[in-house]
Amino acid sequence: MTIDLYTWATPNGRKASVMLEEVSLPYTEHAINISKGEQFDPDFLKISPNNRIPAIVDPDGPEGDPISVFETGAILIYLGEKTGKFIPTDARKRVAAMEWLMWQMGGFGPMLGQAHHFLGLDTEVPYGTERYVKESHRLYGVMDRRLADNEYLAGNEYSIADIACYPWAHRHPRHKVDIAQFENVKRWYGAIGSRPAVQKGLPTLGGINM
Ligand SMILES: N[C@@H](CCC(=O)N[C@@H](CS)C(=O)NCC(=O)O)C(=O)O
Repeated sequence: MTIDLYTWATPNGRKASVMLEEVSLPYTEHAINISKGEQFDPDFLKISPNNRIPAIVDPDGPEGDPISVFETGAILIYLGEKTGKFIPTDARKRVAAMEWLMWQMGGFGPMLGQAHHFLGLDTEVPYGTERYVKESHRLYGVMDRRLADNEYLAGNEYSIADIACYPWAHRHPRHKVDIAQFENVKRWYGAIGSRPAVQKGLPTLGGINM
């Protein structure tokens, strides 16, 4: 059965489309144009009460009944558990995957998003720009140190943690990070970006780029 993906062409939206490509589940994209306020549509709020994309509806949820899921961390875990893919089964590796997924959800996303916000203002707000661009660099440093000894964020297995982080790293020019300064991130970035499912899932909604 086909999963409905309600999304827009942003890093968070791309996490869901890349995951759906990676687990090879059929899906249909429905555009929720957040620049036109479509995320406040009452029908969308029924499946995503925090008025944020993306959200999915799986007609074949638990016990075969439909289920909706919002928040990308929950979407990645749901799809990983449904398919048995990209969540390590070994308990320690699973903890690592969850740690780095939560690290993305709490930092390597919200902070980069704030950097985008301040960098995109017509009137400069140096305090905000400096604070979040600096924090973005700090987070890339954390990631670089992790990837110095580990092929992937969760260790030696590609996981939902990598799928969560890559679409944000893909926007590195926008948050003014030179990825070449982080040699381990650069290696990881090249490896993830060469995956066919990532290349297919990234240009969501026909290649709109936000
Ligand atoms: N924590 C949420 C964040 C989702 C999010 O921030 N989505 C943005 C686009 S990247 C959005 O829908 N913004 C619409 C709005 O702020 O009204 C998740 O991971 O799903």
